[in-house]
Amino acid sequence: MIYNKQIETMPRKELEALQLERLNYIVRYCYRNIKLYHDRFDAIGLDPDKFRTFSDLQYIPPTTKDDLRDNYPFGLFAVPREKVVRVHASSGTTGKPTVVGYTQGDLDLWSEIMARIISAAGVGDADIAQVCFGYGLFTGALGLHYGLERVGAAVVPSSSGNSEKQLMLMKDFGTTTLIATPTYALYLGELAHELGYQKSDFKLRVGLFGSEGCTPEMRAKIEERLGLFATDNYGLSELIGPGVSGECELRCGLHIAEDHFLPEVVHPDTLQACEEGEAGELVVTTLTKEAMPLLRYRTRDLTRINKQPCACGRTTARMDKVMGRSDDMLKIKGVNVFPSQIESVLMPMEQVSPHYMLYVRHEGYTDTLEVQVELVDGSLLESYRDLENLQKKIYHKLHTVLGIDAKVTLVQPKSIERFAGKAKRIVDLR
Ligand code: DLL
Repeated sequence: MIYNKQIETMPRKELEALQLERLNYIVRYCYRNIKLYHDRFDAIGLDPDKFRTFSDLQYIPPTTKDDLRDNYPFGLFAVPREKVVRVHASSGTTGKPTVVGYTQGDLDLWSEIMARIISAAGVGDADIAQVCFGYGLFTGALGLHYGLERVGAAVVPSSSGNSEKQLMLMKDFGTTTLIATPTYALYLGELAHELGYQKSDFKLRVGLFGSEGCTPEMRAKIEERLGLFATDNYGLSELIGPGVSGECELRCGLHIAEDHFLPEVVHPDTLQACEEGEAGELVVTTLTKEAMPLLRYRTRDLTRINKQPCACGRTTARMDKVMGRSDDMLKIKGVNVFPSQIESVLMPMEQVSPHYMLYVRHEGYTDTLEVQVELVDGSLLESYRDLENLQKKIYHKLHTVLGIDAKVTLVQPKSIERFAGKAKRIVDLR
């Protein structure tokens, strides 16, 4: 279902005219209301009133996560405190969290774009949706929550964790729609099996998964285990939370809410614009946010954009599933390695489970990568020959895909940590 036909199927020329009008407005708004932009524009002699075209964007220096940290907590708010009705924050691995504020208008816009993604996945008022994201400062739960209410679904705000209870509710309530990270969905599927549930005990139909990447191979496993159809949705707290983009039922790219977010794709090192369709870092300008608009925010996420209309009828640009983050990319012996490449090797292998960890070390003069993966059948550990054969098989596949040697360690079933939110699979010990 297309939630907002007028916008989502608007001819591109009209959409681009709307974007340009909003861009002109937001550039001036940011200059007048946010000190960071005011100072930055003045320092390089950029007159916002001379800003006219999309190509003028290149003169605006990108905004980064550090800018948010340096202005912690509320230094980037463009409105008086009285107009801010909600605050969220992302934890981040180091230092202070990054904070984002919302006006009532921002919350309405957020519900609207979430409703679009939820409808695009085929979810509506007949559905019961269990939100297994952690409720709190994290944007995932409340973002989906309000969007689900907007389309009329019955929301079960079960939050993350307490997995046995999640499954009980899922069965008793007849939950049709699961909202979670792919990692947690995978775990719920595994636990359901262990606890003796059958797929037919559940009425699950659709999964809306996001907040972290998931290879098509991993998605297939989750769909198989839970008996549902899964779509991917993307966003980040700095920009709003979930809602920036999401797949339709055709699953050929994530439709960007382009009337509110203007995407660019740039080379991460030079910040030069990529050719259309070329992969690079996604940089986004919020076109309509009131409390905390951002100009050219560097997401660090790597993707590609396709502006061809989709067979579903939507004309909004589609981004590829995120390939990885420019700052999560592992450089091992000078070679770029994305965890998703490793995942796509491991997932189709029947003897190993979908749970793995990556350890990167500096040993002697060189970097090493160890891939730890769980066996499905622990008795294999007793047969040296079988174990070695499997290890060799994985080693060769990884070598073909990555171009480097990786040490493969096969471990007992259930010995690798399970995650209720985003998985943390990389341990860089260098
Ligand atoms: O994860 C917002 C969100 C919540 C999106 C729920 C979708 C569903 P942050 O915690 O700020 O916000 O993390 C943002 O997570 O820059 C990406 O690296 C990653 N990410 C988010 N969605 C996806 C996805 C939320 N669908 C960071 N695929 C982003 C891959 C994703 N990575």
